[in-house]
Amino acid sequence: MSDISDIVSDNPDLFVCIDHVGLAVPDLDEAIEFHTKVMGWRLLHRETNEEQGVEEAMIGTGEQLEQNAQIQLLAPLKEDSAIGKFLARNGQGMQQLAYRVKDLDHVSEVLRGHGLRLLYPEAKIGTGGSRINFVHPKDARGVLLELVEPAA
Ligand code: MC0
Repeated sequence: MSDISDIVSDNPDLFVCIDHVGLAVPDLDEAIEFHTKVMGWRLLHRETNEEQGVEEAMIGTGEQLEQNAQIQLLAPLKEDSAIGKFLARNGQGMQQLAYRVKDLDHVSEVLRGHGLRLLYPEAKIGTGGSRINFVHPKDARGVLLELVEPAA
């Protein structure tokens, strides 16, 4: 049986916290209504990201602490976007898990060094001006993993 000391990560503290969980939804207004009026979360932020093909909203508690994870609602701007294809294949539901990082370029290099495929050669712009990249779900044990370096 392995001792806990045998399974300590080679890269302790590579990630800061869970930044958000992304839910694919067909209708953003309807999803916001459900998650605020029924589930009791608050709408914190809303924006359109043309490059990612999404209209998105962040929801969470009113007293958002530094490391509280948020829930991201993602609606497709068009059918042939990542979210459009996800909805066609799976229906609505959890599409991604996002880890917050301090230095996206460093973390990307470490993960590439372990043979993981990142989807973009360079960071792209995500929610609120953050820098983002994704690990391919086939290389992250079946989960589409987003890496988020928040805007300064
Ligand atoms: C696809 N697969 C998934 C998956 N999407 N597995 C888990 N979670 C997902 N979300 C699986 C498929 O079932 C398939 O498995 C395999 O991955 C490859 O599928 P594919 O047909 O080759 O690829 P596509 O066309 O489905 O694309 C998947 C891919 C795409 C992850 C590459 O969704 C992508 O580029 N995503 C990154 C961008 C993104 O998600 N943007 C929207 C959020 P089988 O076993 O059938 O082979 S924007 C965002 O999040 C921003 C605004 C932010 O937070 O700041």
